[in-house]
Order: sequence, then structure tokens, then C-alpha cells
Amino acid sequence: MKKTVILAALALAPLAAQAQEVTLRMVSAFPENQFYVKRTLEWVEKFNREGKGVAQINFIGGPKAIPTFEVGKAVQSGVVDVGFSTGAFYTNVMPEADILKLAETSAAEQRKNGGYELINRIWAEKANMRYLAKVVEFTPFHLYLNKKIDKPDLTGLKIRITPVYREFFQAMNAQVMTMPPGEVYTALERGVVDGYGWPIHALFDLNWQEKTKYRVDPGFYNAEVGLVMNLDKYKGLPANARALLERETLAYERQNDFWKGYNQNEAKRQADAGIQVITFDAATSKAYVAKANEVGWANAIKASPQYGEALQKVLAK
Ligand code: 173
Repeated sequence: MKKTVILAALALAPLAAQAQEVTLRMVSAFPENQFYVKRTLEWVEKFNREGKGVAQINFIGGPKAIPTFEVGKAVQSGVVDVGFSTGAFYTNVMPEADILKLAETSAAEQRKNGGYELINRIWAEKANMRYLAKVVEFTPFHLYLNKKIDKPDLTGLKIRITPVYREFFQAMNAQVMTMPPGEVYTALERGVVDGYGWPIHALFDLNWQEKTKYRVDPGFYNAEVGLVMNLDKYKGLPANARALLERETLAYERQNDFWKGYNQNEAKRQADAGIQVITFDAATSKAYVAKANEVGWANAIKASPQYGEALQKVLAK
């Protein structure tokens, strides 16, 4: 009898070890063919090689699986475990999500100045999320146009936005339309919009260069894209899976200097593709960026009386 039990236990041992491997279901709020997603899927491949027997990430898909502006809710509720998104896409979960675009301190600095803990306190309390890592930064946003302007005045222009740009573009009198990245190409093609907000980089995979005449310089804010996880799932991870996840997401975040060189090259690539740069005189440029920041922080503090100022302490320089 005893022998049978031991034999049965031995027979089951490999199965039990296998059953401990955690699978994390991940979706992307950015389209699957976009550069961020391609780069993240390379990271996922490495994660899965190193995570054999411990944890595996199962990439479900992009906005066709879960629409761009629903990814935050899906992570919050646990419909999926991990979301690859920018905060602007889940302001329907909490307004604080979009405040990360105002960061002047780096993710590395935020890991030291209390910012990372604060972000995680807010993300846990208000969104049931763990903010694992920021994997896009050092990247300004720009206004792209198909009609020429000679001053920062968007009167009469229809501009595609996300929450990132809303108050700033409205302050310049734009007529704004919120739209996920996946709909921008068609909107440009049909003339539904005269321009859009987007980072300095990563518009080529979406072919927007074909439908874009001008980029307005300078840029403003600092694009944030991160990996967020359902908090219950995170808390329930076995210790080895959590250690792996923390090690690999941090390693990914530590590659953010990549964007500095990438962005220089992307600006050149845009010029080569015929995108012309619109600039203003020095004083106007300075006022343009100052206005973006002023409007951004005013709105952040209004949207989050609870955490706006605390976030400003760790994000602003
Ligand atoms: O323009 C957008 O879709 C947007 O808000 C964003 C944010 C971060 C990175 C790229 C795009």
C-alpha cells in the first residue's frame, strides 16, 4: 500500500512540476504590426526561453483581440493578465494614467526617488494593476499636419488625438477627435482629419508617412508605454515566477536608452520620406512647449486632486 502511494507520487512528480508553470495572457493596445509590439514580442520570446518551467507569456493579440481603449479595463478586471499600453489609453480606468506623459525624470530615476512606489500605490489602489516597467521613454510627441501653419494656431483644423494631446491642442483651438492608432491611416486618407498627435518615431510601420506632409517642431512631453499587470494575478504568482517577471521587465526597461538613437534616426527617416518640418521663431517655440506643460499639469491636478501634486514631485524636474 505504502509502496503504491510512493510510486504514484513519483509518477506524478513531473506533472506537478509542469503544472506550476504560470501562463500570462498578454494583449497589446497598439496594433500588432507597429514597431513597439514587434520589439516587445522579441522580448517575450526571450522571456519564454528563460522562463521554461516557471512562466510563459502568451501573446493573445492587439486591438483586434481587445480594442485599444479597453485594454486597461481588461487588465483591471483580469480578463487578461498583462497589458502593453500607454496610460492615455486607460484614462477610463483612472485619470492618473495619462499623467506619466509629463515625466521629466527617467524611469531609472523614478525607481530611486520614490516615483515607482508611488505609481504602484496609485495603480494598485485605483486600477487594480501592477505597473511592471516603462519600456518607451526619452521620446517627445509632435503635432503632424497636412495643412501648413505659420503660428501655433489650429483654428479650423480637425486633429486626431488621444488624451495625451487633448487640452494642449484645444488650447490652440483645434477641433479634436479621439481615435486609436489603428484608425488614423484611414482617417488621413479620407481627409477626416487634417493632422494628428504622435511621437517622433514609429509611424512607418503604420504607413502614416504616406499621408503626412508636415511635422511641427519642437516636440513636447515624453511618451510613456509600459507593461501593466492585473494585481491579483501578480500577487498570486509563485515566488520564482515573480522574480523572473521582475528581472525580465526591469531588464527591458533598462534598454530605454535605445530610444535616443532610434529617435534621431526616425527624424532623418521622416525627412527622407518627404515629411517637412514646420518651426516657429525661438520665442514662439519656447512658449509652445511652456504652454503644453502648463496645460498638462493644470489638467493633471484638476483630474486627480488626490495624486496630481504628489506625482508632480516625482515626475517633474
Ligand atoms: O498618440 C497616441 O496614440 C498616444 O497617445 C501614444 C502614447 C504613447 C506612445 C505612442 C502613442
